[in-house]
Amino acid sequence: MKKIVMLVMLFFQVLLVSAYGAYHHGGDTDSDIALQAYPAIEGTKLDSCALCHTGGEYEKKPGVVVELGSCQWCHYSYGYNGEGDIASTMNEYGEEYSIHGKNLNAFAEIDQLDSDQDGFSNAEEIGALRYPGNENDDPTKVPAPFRVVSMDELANLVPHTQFMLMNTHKSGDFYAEYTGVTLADLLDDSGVLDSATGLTAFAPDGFAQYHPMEPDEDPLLYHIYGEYPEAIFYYDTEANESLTEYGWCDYSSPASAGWTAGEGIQVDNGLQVLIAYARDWVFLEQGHLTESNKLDGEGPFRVVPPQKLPGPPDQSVKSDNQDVIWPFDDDADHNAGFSSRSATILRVEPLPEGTTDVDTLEAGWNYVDEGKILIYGAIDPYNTIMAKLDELQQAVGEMPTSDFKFLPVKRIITKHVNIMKYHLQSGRKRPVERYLDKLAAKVDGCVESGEPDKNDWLVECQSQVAVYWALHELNVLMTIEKQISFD
Ligand SMILES: [Ca+2]
Ligand SMILES: [Ca+2]
Ligand SMILES: [Ca+2]
Ligand SMILES: [Ca+2]
Repeated sequence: MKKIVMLVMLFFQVLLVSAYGAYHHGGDTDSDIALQAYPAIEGTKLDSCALCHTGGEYEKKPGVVVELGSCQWCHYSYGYNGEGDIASTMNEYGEEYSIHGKNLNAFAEIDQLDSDQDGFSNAEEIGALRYPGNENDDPTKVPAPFRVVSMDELANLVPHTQFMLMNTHKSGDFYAEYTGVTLADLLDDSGVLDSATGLTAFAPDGFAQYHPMEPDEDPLLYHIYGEYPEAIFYYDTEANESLTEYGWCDYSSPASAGWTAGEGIQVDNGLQVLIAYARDWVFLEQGHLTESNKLDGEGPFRVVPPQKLPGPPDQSVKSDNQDVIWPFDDDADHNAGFSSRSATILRVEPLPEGTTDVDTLEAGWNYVDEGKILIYGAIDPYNTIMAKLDELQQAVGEMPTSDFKFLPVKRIITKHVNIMKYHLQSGRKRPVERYLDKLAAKVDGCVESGEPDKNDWLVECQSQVAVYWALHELNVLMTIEKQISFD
């Protein structure tokens, strides 16, 4: 899919497009100028609304706050007709860019400022691919270990199918047969760290749901490891929405036919929290955002928690007709309300020491569109380290030879990275650390004194700083990797 830039100035016609990950604004020239000023940001997290725009949050109903990423926040507060106040959607960096004339020159003029006042100049932050308009992001912060799982990879794990009730407060209950992978299997496959205590699932509309690893006494916390109690098939003609006008349960799942009222529902390997990709053997419909900022559809992945306290489908709280076999019961287990539709990002808690959040709300829709899940946090950083080494190698390869002190240095660095990859693949961690230290000493002048020092291999500061912070990231990730025992 084409990577497209977005520095938002016009917001028309974007809604449907943004749901499919192709961000482009008619009349948007600022994004092109940003790429001209900083070609290296193309395809990175800075190549997005978030460079100049801020996220935000609003109170959906009393007590329920929805956090929005920068693109969605603009749509929410600025609207689709341009009636809102554009300035209120800009971060400090975006404001400076506006004040300085919104052109190529403006970027150069604000390079040495520290717009978000986090101690790092805009140029330093952009060089290290950190947000210059967000004080919570700076070059010392290392994004936590992560893994991107595609539909194919998920389908390669052992599938789990369970017929179950989804009990809601007010939207209508239903029985369905969900197929997917248990969250427990997915975490095991991702090398979850011993320190992990739980997982937060995020949907791109800002919905977030926490699940502890182990069974918890709180009836509203649906655990990841361990089976759930067997449920009974509750059937009554009165509840069947296709038979009575006031019915509240959808029994149309083909699997419903296999069970009789009052029968215990057996599930191979027991009921568990699933990351489901199919419902009644049809792939889940991909989620998208409606004009009222509401999520439609449940796919491509949905976190499905079974009831902890199995019970019948109860009447909707909104129904006038509560004189029924299963009236609304506030104490019933309304498990559907804890089910994350279009779950895109899974954060394994707590984040390892020295690491910070990835910008979850920014990444959301891209993963929905691509049919992928991002898992990050307390997981094995091995794959992240390998990916970062590849990135470093590529970045160094693309730097002009004039950035290097001597001609062969570029090849030497590339070779060093190859050796690190080889050691890591063979499970040898100490040599990797030694190479990281050695390289760091060759690129530390600009960060430490503002100019390359005598033994530095890179003599151009922007390139040198980028390599310096990349090595810093690798160092923090290696510290986590070292805590994992040798096989
Ligand atoms: Ca700054
Ligand atoms: Ca910053
Ligand atoms: Ca219900
Ligand atoms: Ca040095």
